[in-house]
Amino acid sequence: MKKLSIIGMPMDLGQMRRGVDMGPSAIRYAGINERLVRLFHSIEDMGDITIGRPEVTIDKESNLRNLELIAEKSELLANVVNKIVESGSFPLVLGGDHSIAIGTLAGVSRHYQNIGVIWYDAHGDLNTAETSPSGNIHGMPLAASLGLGHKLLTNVGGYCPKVKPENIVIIGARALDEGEKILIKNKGIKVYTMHEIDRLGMTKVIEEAIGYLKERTDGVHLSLDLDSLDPHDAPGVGTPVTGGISYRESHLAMEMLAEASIITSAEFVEVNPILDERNKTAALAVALMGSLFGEKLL
Ligand code: 5AB
Ligand code: MN
Ligand code: MN
Ligand code: MN
Repeated sequence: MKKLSIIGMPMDLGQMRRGVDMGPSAIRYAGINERLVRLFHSIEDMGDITIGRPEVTIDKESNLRNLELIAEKSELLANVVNKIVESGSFPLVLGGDHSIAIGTLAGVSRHYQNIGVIWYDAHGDLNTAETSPSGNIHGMPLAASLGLGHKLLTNVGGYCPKVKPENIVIIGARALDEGEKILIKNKGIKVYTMHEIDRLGMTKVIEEAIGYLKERTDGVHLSLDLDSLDPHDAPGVGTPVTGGISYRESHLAMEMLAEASIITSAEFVEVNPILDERNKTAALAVALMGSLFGEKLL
């Protein structure tokens, strides 16, 4: 692999638990550079997008928390990611809560005819203001990228939609809201819930996902929410769900993606060092990056 560009997005506005804004620092502290240095010709750390300490707002019409701020900050991330792809470098975004995916995908997807997305998450993140039980935008980025939801979110980057439903594969789902289930059925989105992972095994799940995406896409973005993993392995997340993907299964998934070399951009989100145990979740994120970028055990 060639050049890697790291950009931190310390945004916690998409949910209510403070601390996820420290995710990029925690991940860097866990040794991202040292881990990846041998896997790239060069690594450029572009630092963090400036989020500041804005005051929490709730949009009167939609009930969405921090709607305008998230839209505004997402434009900044989209611009940086856009430039990274333009320069021929691999964009790696460090979250931040999962609302940052709106900006990442806005920056990436314009460079592809048919961007694919692997959404590795306990959740579907397919809510809109109408279906959301919380008003938290970190539960909406995949819907927004499909062009569903508030205009301020769907139009980040100045175009919409970012991704087609048939180009999405969700892996690890086990906490889908009713509205999300309906949307998945209506749009025909491919989902491997924990049931399929238990039943088929991760090897088969990833083989199928790779085959499916290879057929129809010209680039694949990996959006990895650390709450996809079991809380035993990834305690430092804001919305943990028991019965998750294991540490080894996740390494296997990353290793197989590396072998297939289909991933063209990635983000690791929802690391909350305040809720973590001795930076375990950030360290896990870095270890998974190692596997994703081709680190071998032997
Ligand atoms: B995460 C929930 N579906 O919309 C909602 O961590 C949780 O980015 C969303 O996957 C979790 O509030 C968002 C109940
Ligand atoms: Mn998520
Ligand atoms: Mn999640
Ligand atoms: Mn979460």
